[in-house]
Amino acid sequence: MQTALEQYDPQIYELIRQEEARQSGSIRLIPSENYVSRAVMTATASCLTNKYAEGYPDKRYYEGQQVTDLIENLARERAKKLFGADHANVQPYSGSVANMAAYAALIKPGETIMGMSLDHGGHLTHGWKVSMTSKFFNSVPYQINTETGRLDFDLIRDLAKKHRPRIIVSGATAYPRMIDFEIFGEIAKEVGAYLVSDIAHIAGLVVAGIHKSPVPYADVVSTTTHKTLRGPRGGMLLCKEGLAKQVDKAVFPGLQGGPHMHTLTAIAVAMAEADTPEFVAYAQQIVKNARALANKLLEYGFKLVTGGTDNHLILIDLRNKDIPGKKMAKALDRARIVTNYNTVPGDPAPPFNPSGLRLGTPAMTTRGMKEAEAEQIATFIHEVAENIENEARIAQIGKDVLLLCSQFPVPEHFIIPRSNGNA
Ligand code: DSN
Repeated sequence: MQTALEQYDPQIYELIRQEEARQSGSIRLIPSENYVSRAVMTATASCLTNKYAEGYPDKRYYEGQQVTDLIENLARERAKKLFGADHANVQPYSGSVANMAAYAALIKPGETIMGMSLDHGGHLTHGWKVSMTSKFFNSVPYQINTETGRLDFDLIRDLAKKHRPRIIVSGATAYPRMIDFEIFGEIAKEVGAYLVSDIAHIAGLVVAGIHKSPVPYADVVSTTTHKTLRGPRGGMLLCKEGLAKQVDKAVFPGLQGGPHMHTLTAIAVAMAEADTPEFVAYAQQIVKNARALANKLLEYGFKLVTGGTDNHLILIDLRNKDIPGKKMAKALDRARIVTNYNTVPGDPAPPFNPSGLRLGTPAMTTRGMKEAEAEQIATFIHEVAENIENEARIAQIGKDVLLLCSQFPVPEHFIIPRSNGNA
């Protein structure tokens, strides 16, 4: 039977099919990507996309909220339980908006925020120079210790004492080690700052108890819902009860209009999926796979920032291989291994052609790959590096990758059914 999409827009249908084939026929190592379950995908594609729901449960600006209120309350309660938080706002459209809302909830424009510099592993919205977060607020970024590749709390404390920020942001997009939110909380207290913790990358590890939670230490916790947490593309804020009103107001009406109810519905589903022993085992395997991949890469002579990983992410410094990050990422992509080029702390090369490569294991782990496959992937990466100018060899590696993918198909309950038009 033809799907509605196939019938009405065969071209887009075909492109989606091509993307499905790409996602199943490649090893996806971008650490912020994953495969969502069929249940999450079904909720995302549901009729909730048709409903406007400005406001919050019991305080909406449009009628017809009999069902949306129930769904949003479920999503909030599930998120609160999962993270042990007093309050959850599940409306942010993305992590970027969630971060902006966290700042807007706590401080006034022009006041100072202090987050990790983008080129040292932070996010654009942690106050990077081209982001609105550095135009609306005064941004004083902190850096990583370039010798160890790690957070240096003496440097962070000294900078905080010098600049007296109103907000310190803890969190990263390219940091392979545990983040000590407790020390961040102490520094924030010492200088009279709020602590905002962005756990977008590690949220799944936090709910599984593998990474220490920032909830006891941070005033506001911000996250996306689609990385290690394996939900739909969206954002979320968690906070203590005393800040709930400010946070809610900052999201709506401060920064957003109507919430994307289909996404919010899928977030509720993802929170239920994450609250299971199966999810904990999944998150544990993510870290085991990252360690196996890192150790094998080290054996092949790759230099890793911090020398390894504690989480889902690995940052390779390619300078000893004399291959620019972009060249390596593009060669790997031709071999069906999808990564992204990235700066390494203290990188002398420009961000558009940096010295590093960022890898992560959330998506390969969803496919059921384990340590042996992680090591095999390290071997593929090594072979691509050794044959960086040899297109025929890279094409052959691509075939071997496809064979491995065929042994680990995306699990059935993570595949969207094509036989009817209902998702
Ligand atoms: N773009 C995300 C990442 O890849 O880390 C951060 O938002």
